[in-house]
Order: sequence, then C-alpha cells, then structure tokens
Amino acid sequence: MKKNLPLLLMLATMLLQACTNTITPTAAVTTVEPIASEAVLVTPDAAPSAEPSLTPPVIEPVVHVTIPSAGTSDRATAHDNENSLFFDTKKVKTGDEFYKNRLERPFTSVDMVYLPDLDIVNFSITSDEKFFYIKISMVDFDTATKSLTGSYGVEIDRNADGRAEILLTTRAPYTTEFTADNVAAYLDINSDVGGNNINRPDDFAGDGYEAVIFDLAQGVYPEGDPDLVWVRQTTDSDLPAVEIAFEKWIFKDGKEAFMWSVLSSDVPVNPANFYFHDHLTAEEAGAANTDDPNYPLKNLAAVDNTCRVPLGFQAVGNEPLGCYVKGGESEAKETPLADGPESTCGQFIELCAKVK
Ligand SMILES: [Ca+2]
Ligand SMILES: [Ca+2]
Ligand SMILES: [Ca+2]
Ligand SMILES: [Ca+2]
Repeated sequence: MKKNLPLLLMLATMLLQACTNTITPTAAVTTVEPIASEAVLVTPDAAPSAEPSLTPPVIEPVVHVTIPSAGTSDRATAHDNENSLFFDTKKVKTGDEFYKNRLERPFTSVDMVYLPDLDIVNFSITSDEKFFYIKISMVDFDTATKSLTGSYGVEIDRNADGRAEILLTTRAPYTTEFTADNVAAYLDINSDVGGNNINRPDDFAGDGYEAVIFDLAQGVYPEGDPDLVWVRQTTDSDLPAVEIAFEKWIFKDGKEAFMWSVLSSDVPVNPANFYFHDHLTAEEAGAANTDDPNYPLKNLAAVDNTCRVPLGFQAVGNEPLGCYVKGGESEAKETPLADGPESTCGQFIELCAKVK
C-alpha cells in the first residue's frame, strides 16, 4: 500500500483539480446580502492522513443567506476571575478547581508564563431576531503578535443538568467582519458528556461531543444551513473580544432557555476530551494554585473557562456548574441516557433531524 501512495496522491490531485474546475457558485435567492465563503482547496498535504482515497472530499463553496449583524437586546453579562494584576506571581488564588470543572489556567505548562489573550474577563449574551451573540473578552492581546491567538468556545446546557449538549469553537485568525469559515459546532448525540458524576471526575469512558455538526472547512453543516455559527473580533470597552453568533432556530421546537458558559484554549480543544477532569487525573492536569501539591500546570494548561449562566429562565441555584449556586455546589449523579426527552436529541429534535 505504502509504495502506491505517491501515485494515489497524484490521482487524487488530478481528480480534485477536475472537480474544482466544475464548481459554479449558485446565486442567492433572497434579498439578504449574501457573502460567499471562499472555496477550500484540499491538497494532498492537507487531506486526512488516514488511508488515501481515490475520491477525496470536494468541498463545495457555500452561499450564506442568514448573516449576523449585532445583538440588539442586552440579556446577560457575567465575569470570570482574571489575573492581570498578579500574573507575575505565576499562580492563581481562586477560580481554578479542577475537580469541579472550573478552570483558571491562562498560563503555559510548567513555566507558568502568562497568556493574556486566553484570560477570560467578561462573557455576555445578546440576541436579535435570528441569532444569539456571545461576546467573550480577554485581558489583552497576545504579547508577541498583538492579536487574539486562542480558540474560544461556548458550551450550551439546555436542560440545566450540568451535562452540556452543544460545543461551539473558533480558530484564529480573527477578522472584524463575521465569518463562518473558522468556527465549528459539535453535538453530544449519545448524551454522555460529564459521565456518571456530571460535575465531578469519574472514570466513565465517554466520547465527549462526538459529532461534528458544523465545520465549513470540512464541508460539514446541518442540512440546508451553512449559516449556523459565526465569529468576529470585537471589543468590550477597551478589552479585546470575540463574538460568536449562532442561530436561534435550534431552539425552535421549544422555548429559548438554556445555560451557557465559555472557554478559551491556546489550541483548538479536542471535543472528545470533555469534561477534562474525566479524561485527565489531577496529577496529570497539574494545578495553578501554589498551595496545591499538583502545582504547576502540566497537561491541562493554556485554558480558561467559566461557570454557567442561565438565559431565558430564573436559575433555582442548584444547577450543576452554574454561577449562582446557593450554599455550595453539590454533586450531580446521573447515568448517561442516549435516548429519551432529556437526551441531547430529545431536546434538540430539529437540529438532530438535520444532522443525523
Ligand atoms: Ca476561569
Ligand atoms: Ca479568567
Ligand atoms: Ca444538559
Ligand atoms: Ca458523547
């Protein structure tokens, strides 16, 4: 097999070129100003490294119809711990509790060099008719490049049981115009994020958010809808920020109520590794607090995340991973159930129908 590889790659390239030449963008049919994403050129180098195939994926250019502008109704703002004043101590006093899935780790592994463009400060949500807009602001740009270099993300937990169903992530570089080209969305179709003890470490062998449902670079989007998720760079007063927009229709079959949190990472997170404390031990992960025997950060470094805030409903105060937990957060034990009304696809019937 191995010695045929160059020939296969050459054939694949020829096929690809032949296909690329026949692509003709289709015209938009609505009055909304369309933005055509650039076609993604798949080269043998960029193609998946698994078995070479004679039929490489040809990614058709998409024509965007529903394009975000700006949220008009201000709905909620929350704050994360931030480390801009004492980062040179190379430690975090509060906000990093690995076993509770609460991370405050905007530092490099072992050396504990501060990464201001990963240190989440504020997270807020607005909406308009078609989109929710989640803004995440950071302490500062990356010191070397003066840009936002991280991957930023949103987790959505619709039934507030601590087990998020949807993960949205972004990839640098960012532009001030919304683009759908460097975002991805993942779904936990078998509803096992969090394992048996949702908000504490356990050894349940879960697969996290196992389904890619949106990634235009892979040609993946829900049936008929290449407009699901977008990102742009913006500001939050004088702080640099990204804004992630996602379409509201995913809640169409019920009310627009959910809990949500945000995260940052220096590299795009692996959606299979959620929640991190189910896939790494505390020793492997390291710690950001010098009082912790696992200090410094090790395999779980250069990340930040936040507690979850409710949208569209009043939190009771016992929501696992929630920001407003009264009298201390308690453990939430629940065996994952892939089916039924509380499963991911039980809650997101329309979305699952378009991706299954
Ligand atoms: Ca945090
Ligand atoms: Ca932070
Ligand atoms: Ca849930
Ligand atoms: Ca899963």
